[in-house]
Amino acid sequence: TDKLRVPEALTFDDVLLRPKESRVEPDEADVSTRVSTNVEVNVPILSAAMDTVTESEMAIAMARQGGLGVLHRNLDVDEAAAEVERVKRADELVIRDVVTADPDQTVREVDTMMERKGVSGAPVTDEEGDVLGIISGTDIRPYLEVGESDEVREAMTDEVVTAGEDVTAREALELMYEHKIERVPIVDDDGHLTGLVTMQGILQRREYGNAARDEGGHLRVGVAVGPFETDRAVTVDEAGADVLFIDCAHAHNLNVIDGAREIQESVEADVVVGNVGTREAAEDVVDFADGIKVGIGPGSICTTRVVSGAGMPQITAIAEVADVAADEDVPVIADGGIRYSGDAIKAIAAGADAVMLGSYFAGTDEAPGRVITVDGKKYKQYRGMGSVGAMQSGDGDRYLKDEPDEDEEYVPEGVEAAEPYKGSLESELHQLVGGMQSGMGYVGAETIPAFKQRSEFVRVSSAGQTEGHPHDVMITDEAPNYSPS
Ligand code: RVP
Repeated sequence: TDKLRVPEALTFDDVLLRPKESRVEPDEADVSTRVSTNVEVNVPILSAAMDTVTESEMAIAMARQGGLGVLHRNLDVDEAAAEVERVKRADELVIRDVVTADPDQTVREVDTMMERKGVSGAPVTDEEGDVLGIISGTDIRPYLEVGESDEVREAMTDEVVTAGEDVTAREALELMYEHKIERVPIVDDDGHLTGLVTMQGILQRREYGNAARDEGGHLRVGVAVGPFETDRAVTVDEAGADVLFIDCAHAHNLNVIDGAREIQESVEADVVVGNVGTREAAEDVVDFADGIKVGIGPGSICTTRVVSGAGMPQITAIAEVADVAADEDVPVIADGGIRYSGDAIKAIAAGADAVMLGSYFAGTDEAPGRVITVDGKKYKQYRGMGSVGAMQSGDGDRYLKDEPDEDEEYVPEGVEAAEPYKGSLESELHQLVGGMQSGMGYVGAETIPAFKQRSEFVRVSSAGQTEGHPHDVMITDEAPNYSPS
């Protein structure tokens, strides 16, 4: 019957990139891309909106490395807005919540306060906020033994170099060199303290030359919102989110599309709609979405396909969606199922502009949660947002229509797991991006758009797949970018 004449759908292991003539050296390949119509990043990678993957610490680290973190939505709305603000403030030139000292405090008190707040100097202000002086560890040290009960006004430097709100990093640095100082208080027209620029802050910004920043120089951040959470969307938008991600396991649900459309009309940020996995779904969202996210069931912790019997192997899903999105110039994000850098670059070859990963980052220091040790090996928790645990600790309606009554049970579409502990995000990203650039080198494409055009797949048999992994050997030293799955 016709029911049995079924189309084939492919995933990562079914295909390889056909090597092509090339003059592209991998480290010269430019991996900058767009995640949504108005938001560019310098590496094509997003961290998943999951409560064991992305909170502000991960988002800050991702953006500093040039990618984008997407904050999960198992947080109450105010906390979500505060998380956005934390990312936005992280690399700010002007620090706003300045630790100040009072001229009547004793040297001992100020020393303790600075140590507790983790700063090494503080402007001294009066009640009106006028800057009277500045005090640092260097000023305090001579007093500590003999005059620790002396007042700050005795010990402080009272000739303070200040700057106005419009100071640039370069100007601030020049002031610092000229006067041999490490911090410059920022004052308004009336001389009231409004912020502080520090040498350490400026140097830190320089260290992250590839960071993904908005027009104002702040780190970029994405936030997941439910399709019916217009209030949350508006709140995090006002807090400064660059991109909102409609967080839904089946965005081809027409009610979800209505909700997403309403959110898109209510916010300034770009709105990426997902997840979808078919051409038809893409056609129904492409007219209003600023980006489309693809993935029905490929995630490492996801049981959607087993539980519901529905899903689309990821390479075919990406290709179908990208076909539609390309015509309207809407970026596509491939979400889930990526285990190796090779999978990530195959996703781009299939038509994605960027990729989103969960398990790959869940074991890093920057992911929420603590390191646990089992049988001498270190792990971090990683769980699906549709797992029982995640649904219980959030409103969880990504996978759940109604909260079950007490005696009813959840029908989860995800599992709770653990990921081997991996250390810093930076080294994980280095391997991921480096591997993707190698792929671009093999195909001979210098940019992501060129790679999308030029790349071609070959179909791999299961014998071919076995051949592609280390085989017939015993691995003695684990490589930083390969572990047998
Ligand atoms: P992976 O990188 O393979 O670990 O997949 C991460 C993705 O899996 C997420 O970005 C999300 O789309 C999906 N996910 C998250 N929770 C669940 C679930 O519980 N089924 N799935």
